[in-house]
Amino acid sequence: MRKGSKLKESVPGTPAEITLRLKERAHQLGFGLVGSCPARTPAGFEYLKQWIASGYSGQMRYLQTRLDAYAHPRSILPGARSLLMLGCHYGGAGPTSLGVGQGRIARYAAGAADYHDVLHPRLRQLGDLLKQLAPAAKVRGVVDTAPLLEREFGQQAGLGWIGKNTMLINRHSGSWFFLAALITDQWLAYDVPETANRCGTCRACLDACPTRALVAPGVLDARRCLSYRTIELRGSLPPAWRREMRDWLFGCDVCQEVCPWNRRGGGVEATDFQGMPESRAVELAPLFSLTDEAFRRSFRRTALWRTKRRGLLRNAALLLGNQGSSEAVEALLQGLRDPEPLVRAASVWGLGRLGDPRIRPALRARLALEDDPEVRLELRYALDPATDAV
Ligand code: B12
Ligand code: SF4
Ligand code: SF4
Repeated sequence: MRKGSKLKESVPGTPAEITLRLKERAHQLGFGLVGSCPARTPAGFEYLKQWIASGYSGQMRYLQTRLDAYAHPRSILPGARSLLMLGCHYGGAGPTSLGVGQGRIARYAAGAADYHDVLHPRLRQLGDLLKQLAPAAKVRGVVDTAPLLEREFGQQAGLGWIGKNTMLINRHSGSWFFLAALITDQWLAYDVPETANRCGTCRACLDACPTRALVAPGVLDARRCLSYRTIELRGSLPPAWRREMRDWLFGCDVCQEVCPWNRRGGGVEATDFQGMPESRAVELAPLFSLTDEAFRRSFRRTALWRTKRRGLLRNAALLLGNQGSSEAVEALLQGLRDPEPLVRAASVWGLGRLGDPRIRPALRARLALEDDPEVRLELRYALDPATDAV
């Protein structure tokens, strides 16, 4: 909301008054960025179609199957007229230094709570306020999962511009924030869209991306992105991708860490998302001792739950292999006996990259027992890399 806004002189019950009250409440609820825009077909709808047709969305079928719904927010709320776009900062502490045996998680995933669980109740409170102000109002709050190009609507609502790294960036507080939207059939007083693109000649994000996933300014090939590979991609990762993960266990922040607009550190932090640098370095070996139930207890309420136990352990085994430390042998031998074939397969690969006399006998013993075809292929390759099994 802009200082000295004329909204302050607004009349009760008018769109200006309703918008003002919603914005005030949103700020109290911890949304550092708030703006509104009309519900209309986003300019990026055509771009989204091309992006998917180019194969850039990989296996994220939820984008493809709901493509038509992105045409207009009324697919989410019939009669939609307006959106209140909200940004919630999650902290911009500096990069965490990692030790051997640790993996890195993206900043948005640090902390004790999954952001969806934190933001939805706040959206409900905003929705309740809107219904008090306009009792006939229809309203729906969304975070992340609805067919809505949140960044483009954020830009339309004046929250920031879409950078060459595809993030929505605010000129005062950078890009370390979540987006959420309150969609309604009411008229609101709209903000001025952010039309300037403040990236200028900078291309730090394109140059720093470890996998060259930013194939052109503002164009992301998600299949190459570590965030996609470590979180969204289920199943095995091709061998070349395993090495490219470096130490990212869950998500990736590189294209934001290098962005000059994030130097100031991330604006106002909501208490639920205080940067917790120490929790972003995760000890990998203990993960292999977690049963399904223990994993659920530890991670059910966090963002890391999205990969489920098998996805996180897959990533952990690959990272331990990349780190090449013999201290990881015990954990990976445990992974070799895991009930999940995905974890066994990744553990085989990890063990194949470590030099320790216990490994070959253990791999041979496992091959004699193993009945999963993919794990058998990994085992044969690890025992004899001359085969073209994997
Ligand atoms: C699918 C998805 C992903 C995918 C694909 C990301 C991508 N860039 O498309 C993957 C898994 C890779 C991913 C990764 C991350 N994500 Co994500 N993701 C989403 C999700 C669910 C949908 C995005 C989508 O529809 N992508 C398709 C592309 C085509 O659309 P778009 O990027 O939103 O919008 C583009 C068009 O409008 C386009 N456009 C319009 N017209 C034109 C014309 C031309 C010529 C061009 C070039 C572009 C263009 O500009 C936008 C940017 O490319 C959104 C939530 C949502 N519903 O929007 C979160 C969301 C975008 N993700 C978010 C976050 C935080 C991340 C990560 C930082 C997490 C992490 N640390 O690992 C990374 C960042 C990686 C990156 N550089 O984008 C936040 C971003 C907040 C912000 N400040 O921008 C969102 C909004 C979630 C949320 N509710 O907070 N994500
Ligand atoms: S999140 Fe990481 S891998 Fe994905 S585009 Fe950004 S720097 Fe590249
Ligand atoms: S790193 Fe540079 S080019 Fe990339 S988003 Fe930030 S300002 Fe734009």
